[in-house]
Amino acid sequence: MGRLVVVSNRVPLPSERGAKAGGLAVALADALQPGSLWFGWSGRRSARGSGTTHIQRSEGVTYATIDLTEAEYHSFYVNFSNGALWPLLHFRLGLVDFRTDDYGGYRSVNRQYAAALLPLLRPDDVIWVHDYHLIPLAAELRALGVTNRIGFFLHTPFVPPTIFHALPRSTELLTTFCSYDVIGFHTRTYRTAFLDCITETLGIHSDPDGRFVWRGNSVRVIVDPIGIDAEGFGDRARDASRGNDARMLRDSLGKGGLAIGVDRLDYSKGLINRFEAIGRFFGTYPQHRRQVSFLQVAARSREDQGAYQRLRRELDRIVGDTNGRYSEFDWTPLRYMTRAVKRDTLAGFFRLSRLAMVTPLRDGMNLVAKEYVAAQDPGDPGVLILSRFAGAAEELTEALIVNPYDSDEIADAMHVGLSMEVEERRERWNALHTKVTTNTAERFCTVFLNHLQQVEMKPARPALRAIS
Ligand code: ADQ
Repeated sequence: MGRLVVVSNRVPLPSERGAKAGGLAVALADALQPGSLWFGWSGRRSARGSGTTHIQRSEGVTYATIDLTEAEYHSFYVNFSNGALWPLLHFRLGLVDFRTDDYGGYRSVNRQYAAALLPLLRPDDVIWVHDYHLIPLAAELRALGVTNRIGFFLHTPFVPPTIFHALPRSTELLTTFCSYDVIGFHTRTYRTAFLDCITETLGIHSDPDGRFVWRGNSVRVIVDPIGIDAEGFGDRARDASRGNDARMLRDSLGKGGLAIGVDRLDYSKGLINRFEAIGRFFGTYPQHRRQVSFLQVAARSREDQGAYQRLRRELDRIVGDTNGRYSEFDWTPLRYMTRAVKRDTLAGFFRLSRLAMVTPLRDGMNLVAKEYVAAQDPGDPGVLILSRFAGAAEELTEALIVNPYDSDEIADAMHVGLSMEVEERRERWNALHTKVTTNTAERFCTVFLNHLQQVEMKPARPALRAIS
């Protein structure tokens, strides 16, 4: 295989690793062999914008980044990607804020990504583009004459046609998908929704393997669920559960147990319904008061958007209400912190917890569910409560599956989980653990790249558009 070129909106630079290392960097770690290139936004805003490409090298991998101008940051990233596409792809039409200028900014930044990437490319590079910020990137690269194999993976859900077409310019955006050779989704449901959009909008039917042809380009649409390095995470959890942070947390709980939630502070994660469910739980099942405390670690995210600011205020209110109602002078039912915690510390906390609550209203996959399973003590594992609307629910069927909109159902599941005998916990956990150790991050990369490698190279052709 030729050199791997990964393109994502935000490049996790080696200098920034640590508490912030996100799912993507971890998932791609095995695929990024020495010699690979990772290209994308530096995370910086500057007057120069994409004019200069910054190069860093670490452990044989080259990191090439561009800046965005303040205006591009707002139109491309804040407004269109996160203010229109993100809510759309999470079924939240009421939150979609579309402005034509922002869409123009989105298309323009994708064009600039293509122009900045072009001089770095070699003829046999295999290009793997990630996520909703960069849907039109292949179309822009093709317009510049790039004939390399190009794949795209969407980390969010995909929506059925009736929702997708609520987005102005949806047909244009959908058409840009068709310049990729391989398109990957986490689940069969998302793939079906995407192919339904293709059929309804472009009148094209795919074959049973998810192949279709659009204007001479053959596209393969695959299901490739993302995973984690479950063995590695399990080892970290075991070590961290004996460390300082875990000991301090354990001491603070006294004789009580711990239930945990770990999420970015995002409206898709179902935190309002979850917090309401915790209130219901302590109200309906008073025997659990003092016996368990709930810890929510919610890393602040996208704070410059109104929807996120409103979410935070609402959560502050519910936490105050719940704690005011049920706290004792020496026991707090709901502990809530709005910042990131180091991965090792989190792994140790997962292992301490008798229950994890992963209840997003919609989620592409949700890696926290897999991390929680990987972190458990095989002899005395905890119970996973999982939303039926997380992609992970298609795989992790032995979790306690709940409707995240139904606070009573979540409260009941908390009671069931905390009362479950160890035999049943072990049985469920064994099945879940087999799945998370089989569908790993390494397998995710191998499956995707194998599909991309099978694509025939296209004949070289001249650029349709000169670089401005
Ligand atoms: P996210 O929406 O970011 O990812 P998720 O899959 O849960 O959601 O991954 C988050 C990662 O960040 C996990 O590794 C988690 O441990 C970590 N994390 C979360 N909150 C944290 C905190 N407070 N402190 C420290 N670490 C924290 C997107 C999609 C998901 C999809 C992933 C990967 O929205 O559906 O699973 O990409 O494809």
